[in-house]
Amino acid sequence: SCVERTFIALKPDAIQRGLVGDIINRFERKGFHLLGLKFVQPSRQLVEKHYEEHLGRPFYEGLVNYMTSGPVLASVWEGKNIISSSRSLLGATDPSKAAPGTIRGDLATQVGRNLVHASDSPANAEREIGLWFQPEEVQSWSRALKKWINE
Ligand code: YYY
Ligand code: MG
Repeated sequence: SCVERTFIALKPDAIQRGLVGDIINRFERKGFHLLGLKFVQPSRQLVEKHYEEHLGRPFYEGLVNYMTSGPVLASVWEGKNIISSSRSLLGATDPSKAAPGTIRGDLATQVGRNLVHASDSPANAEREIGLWFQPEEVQSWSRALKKWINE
């Protein structure tokens, strides 16, 4: 059993399209545990740090413009194997290749408007949570339901 934390962000297109409830609902229904949630207009500096691994790629400039084009819903979640599991819920990076049933497969069509971000490794999750959240914005709480989700 590997309980992990991850950083999930609903990108500006998810907000503009009114898909916040639909997307958050999928993480809640899965049984993931919400630890932090905030609605923020990210600065260019924050988004450049967040996506620093992609610096120099042809899509980088457009990606930074897209991610700073409006408010983002930033969140922190916990769960067993949540890093790989949340990326499965998202579907492939390119929505045209994402399976039906996934967020990107169901709700998006283009890689440059793929609605949602999820960390891809434990190290990146820690890095991204630290970039987007102050420690006191991440809650520690337990649910009565816990034993019905994790044995
Ligand atoms: O982690 P994930 O979001 O699934 O993909 P990454 O390979 O980390 O790329 C980050 C982000 O960049 C992706 O969500 C959309 C954008 N992007 C793009 O616009 N065009 C590409 N060919 C690759 C990525
Ligand atoms: Mg990525």
